[in-house]
Amino acid sequence: MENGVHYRTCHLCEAMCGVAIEVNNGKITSIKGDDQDPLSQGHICPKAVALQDLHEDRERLKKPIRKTAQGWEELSWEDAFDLVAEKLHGIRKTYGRNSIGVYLGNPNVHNHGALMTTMPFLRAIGTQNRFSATSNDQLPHMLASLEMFGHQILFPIPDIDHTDLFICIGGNPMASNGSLMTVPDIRGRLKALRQRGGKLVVIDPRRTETARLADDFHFIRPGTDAFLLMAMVHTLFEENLVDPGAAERLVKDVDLLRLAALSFSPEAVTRHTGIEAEAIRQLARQLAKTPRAALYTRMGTSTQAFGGTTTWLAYCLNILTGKLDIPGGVLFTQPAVDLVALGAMSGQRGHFGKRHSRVRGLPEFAGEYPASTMADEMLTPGEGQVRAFVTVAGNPVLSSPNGQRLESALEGLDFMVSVDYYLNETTRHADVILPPTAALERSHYDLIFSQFAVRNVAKYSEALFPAADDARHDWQILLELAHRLEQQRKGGRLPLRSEMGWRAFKKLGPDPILDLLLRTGPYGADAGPVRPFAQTAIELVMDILPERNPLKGLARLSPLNRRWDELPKGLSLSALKAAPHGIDLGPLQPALPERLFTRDGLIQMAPRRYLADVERMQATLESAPADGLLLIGRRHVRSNNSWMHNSQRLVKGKGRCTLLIHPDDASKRALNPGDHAEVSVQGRYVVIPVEITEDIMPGVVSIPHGWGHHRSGTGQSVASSHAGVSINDLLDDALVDPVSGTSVLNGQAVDVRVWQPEPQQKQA
Ligand SMILES: Nc1nc2c(c(=O)[nH]1)N[C@H]1C(S)=C(S)[C@@H](COP(=O)(O)OP(=O)(O)OC[C@H]3O[C@@H](n4cnc5c(=O)[nH]c(N)nc54)[C@H](O)[C@@H]3O)O[C@H]1N2
Ligand SMILES: Nc1nc2c(c(=O)[nH]1)N[C@H]1C(S)=C(S)[C@@H](COP(=O)(O)OP(=O)(O)OC[C@H]3O[C@@H](n4cnc5c(=O)[nH]c(N)nc54)[C@H](O)[C@@H]3O)O[C@H]1N2
Ligand code: SF4
Ligand SMILES: [Mo]
Repeated sequence: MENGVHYRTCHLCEAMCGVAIEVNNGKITSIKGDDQDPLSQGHICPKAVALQDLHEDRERLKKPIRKTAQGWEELSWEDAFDLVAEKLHGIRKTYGRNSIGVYLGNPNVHNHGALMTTMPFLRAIGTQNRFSATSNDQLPHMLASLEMFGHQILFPIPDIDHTDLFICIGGNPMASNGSLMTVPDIRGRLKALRQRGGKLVVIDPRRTETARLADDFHFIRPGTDAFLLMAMVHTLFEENLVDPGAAERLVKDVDLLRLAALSFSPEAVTRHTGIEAEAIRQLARQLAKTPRAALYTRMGTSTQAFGGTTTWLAYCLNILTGKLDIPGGVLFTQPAVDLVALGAMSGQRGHFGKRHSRVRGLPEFAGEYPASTMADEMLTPGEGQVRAFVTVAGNPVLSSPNGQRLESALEGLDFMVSVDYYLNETTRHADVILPPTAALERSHYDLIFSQFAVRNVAKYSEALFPAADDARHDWQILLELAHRLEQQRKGGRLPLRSEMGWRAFKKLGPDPILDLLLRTGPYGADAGPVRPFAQTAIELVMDILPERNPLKGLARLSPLNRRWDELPKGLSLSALKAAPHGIDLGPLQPALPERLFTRDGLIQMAPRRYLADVERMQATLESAPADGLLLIGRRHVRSNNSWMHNSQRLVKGKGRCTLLIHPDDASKRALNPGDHAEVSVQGRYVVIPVEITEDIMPGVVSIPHGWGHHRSGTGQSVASSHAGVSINDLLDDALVDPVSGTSVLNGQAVDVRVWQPEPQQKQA
């Protein structure tokens, strides 16, 4: 790699910060924020240094390995692919296609190559037993978008740079840097909000880093946001504050929503939420009366017992008060690669509950079953039992509820393969690990997070370092396995044209497809100058793609599409290569009614599955609030899910995996600073240092997720020496939000007491 500064997008979290990475003699010598990046304007967080640490980590796997009686053994890629394809095919032949389970983890969505090849990979496997991090995360948002706007990834994004009121519920962007709101430098943006006289309101069971910047902050009891939001809806109707404004002619069934909210007065919900009735009314009035305002909900409101309904109500509140589709409110983005339009054109707007999981009858979403039922599908005998498992960029042992049960399920499998470059809590159960190149060895384009950014931008980064000769990118691994599995299924050979398609895809890789996506997209330079060779190759690739692959929509897209007429044109891969800091495509703009994908072209305010949940809300309201301590998670700016704890620079300092507990709750349990607590539920328990703080609501305790690196047989020595415990070893996988199937990661009840070491443990 040439000496000098290379510009790039950091792919670690959703914020898409521009980084300037200086390289001298093949080594990274500094990582700074890129001042000229149109979105992040120089901001980076402390995790950016991990780009280097991950790249240089000696424990990052570079060759395929296989588990043997003598331990892990390297094998060639050719042998590894043969072995994996043969094993998977054999199990599929014997037990049927659903005997293979697949789990896709979070880093896939930061990887355009992996994204483009997952569809053919999944089709080649052919299983219905698909899982991903989605059901531990943003599923309720996808469901609300599907139900109300007719498209699963059409998210209303807060226009944070132009709003005068930002109500943040169950998100902590100061630690997470935003989610379903790609928002680098949230601190600077919130400061600007307040400088223009705007207000920040935070509602959270913990006084978070974001809450510290707020004008108003309210504690809320975990899992009760649906009641708060319903009472706000109630207030809007009661006080005649409903005015959908720009969306007035587009909203349907507003009356049904009014009826649903009738019995949820602010007074009725106070006991459960812990928020005074008057404060709830004020909040509703403030939202209604501030012309430019945005109400935003995230993880804490999504992964809880009422996740589905809460997210629906949050969307409703923005719409009822006229905040949808106006500057300073919540808007749909117009990214350069418009996955929303592509999805719609290929019949991929999304679906829910088309089929149900074998053991617990849980609904699929977008073809995936809830991660909470993965272990059930492995442990329960019968036709369709999962006997082989594939993980791609995921660590579900630490990220899914009841990780220990999942581990014992993984132990009982006939075969497991992980596409991952760490030997960690999940991959240690695999028979074969296929490690991809590191991120700096591949090009980068944020297909997904560009859809959710607070400003429309496009940026492409070339690989910073060349991949080693004997290395494979994620997309190469997925394609190779897919190709071999398709061949096996067809008895060893594919028809010539299809064979050519596979070869063309392997030769082209993702970037020529990205080029075509950019050219045919809303800002596209048009598909004209594609070389004839590339054109043929791409046609062959399109041929082998599943019928419903969004890439197929390409054929029907054109930059001349009328809706995109006014947008500036000229984007292509080469245009982006010539602009290494990225290209600004402007602020978010109103896009209704064209951007709606419902059958009747209207916004569905009262979809049946949410109305049906009101009964459960009523029943909950009538029962006494749960006793005991409710457990919630948290994030820290120097950590990212489970996989950045092998960076010494990130984990150094005070241990971060602690139990936050309020002084009142601590003293009731005779817990003192410096003590360890035993946190337990149903025989599962962890032992963890306590941190006593008034920043957490009484009756609530918090443990961050992604820790628990004490497990033996992993290959991350730094992480192991900062092991912590896994909150997911406590959480019950039987609990899901019945509306959406999302895991309940926040608000489960636990017992906490002082930990008394056993005598022999004391000596140790
Ligand atoms: N209790 C609780 N649980 C949670 C959450 C919570 O808030 N509380 N949060 C949930 C959320 S939002 C999410 S997104 C999930 C995340 O859940 P997962 O996606 O299952 O887990 P990660 O910790 O992100 O692990 C990522 C894995 O990908 C590997 N990896 C990293 N980069 C690459 C790459 O480029 N290619 C490949 N092939 N592998 C790579 C890493 O080594 C690691 O094994 O966790 C969820 N779990
Ligand atoms: N530093 C860092 N950044 C990250 C990640 C990371 O692990 N570390 N992960 C990335 C990923 S995959 C995601 S999805 C995003 C998530 O981004 P965010 O949604 O901002 O996630 P959190 O920081 O976990 O914030 C969730 C908040 O919900 C609160 N909460 C818990 N239960 C409830 C409840 O019942 N009601 C309410 N109102 N609040 C509740 C918690 O106290 C917490 O403050 O972050 C991304 N960015
Ligand atoms: S906030 Fe940090 S981790 Fe996220 S993209 Fe920016 S620099 Fe990377
Ligand atoms: Mo996530």
